[in-house]
Amino acid sequence: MPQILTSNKIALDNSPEKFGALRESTELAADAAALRRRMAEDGYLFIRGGLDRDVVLAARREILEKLDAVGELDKTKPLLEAISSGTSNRAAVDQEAFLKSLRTGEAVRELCHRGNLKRFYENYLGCEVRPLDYIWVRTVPVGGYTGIHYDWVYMGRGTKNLHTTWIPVGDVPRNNGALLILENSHLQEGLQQSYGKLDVDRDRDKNPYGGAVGGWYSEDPVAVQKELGGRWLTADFRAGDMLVFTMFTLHCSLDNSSPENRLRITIDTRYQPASEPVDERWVGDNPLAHGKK
Ligand SMILES: O=C(O)CCC(=O)C(=O)O
Repeated sequence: MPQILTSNKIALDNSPEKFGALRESTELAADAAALRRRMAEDGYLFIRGGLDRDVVLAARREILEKLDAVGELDKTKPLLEAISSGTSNRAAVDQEAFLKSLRTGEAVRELCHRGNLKRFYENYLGCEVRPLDYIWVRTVPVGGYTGIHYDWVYMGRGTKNLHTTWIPVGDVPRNNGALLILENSHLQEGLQQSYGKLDVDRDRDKNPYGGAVGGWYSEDPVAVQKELGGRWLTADFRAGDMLVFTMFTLHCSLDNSSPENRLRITIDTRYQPASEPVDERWVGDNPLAHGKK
């Protein structure tokens, strides 16, 4: 029986015309020109084992120890399994400080701002690079998902030569809420000129595109596919894999439907050429984030 995959509880059409596997660019990883051609073609680069697995697993441990400290993990299971306790004492701690500690931990910084990932961007972009200081750490419980969006809507006040890296911090098989990319969506000029002009902070509460949360374009993967065409693409991600994509590549996630009640631990982080304008909301020790218009 093929697995029924859902996003926002909507079942994806898994016929070969509507659903497929992300194309791997692993063999191109050292060839900057080939990577750039592939990015122009696909709107994403999926590189298996591009990151140091031990560094990824150290970040996983660091994040999970923090979740465990607020009672979110089932203590009868090994820590790295990330099995949810179904409860949380987060309310008893300073939430802001807790979230900041997740995204600024030493192992998380090592993974995102040094080592393989930084070297990848220096080669791919062919210049001195800078990350956005803010790192998005996501600990997604069963039932959680992300709606369909462009990243530009959230971080579009600097260069368009900004790239997202989505990192499974541990294995993330598709039924644990893997990322989905809509094939060829980076070539949708019309969408870039309409939805792509939205700025989630400037246009707060004025998103006309029907996504319920802030800057989402939609929460219905089947309707969006009907409108724009293309297959929804995903993978069974493993620790060490990385998925790089443009600001105008439409993506969302599958629902986390882990039968083991496993939390999905992932990070998304961004790089750009150091010399190009940066979106100041995501810079510094205490980035403004979405705090202000
Ligand atoms: O991990 C997710 O569910 C969403 C991530 C995302 O939207 C991104 O990496 O830009």
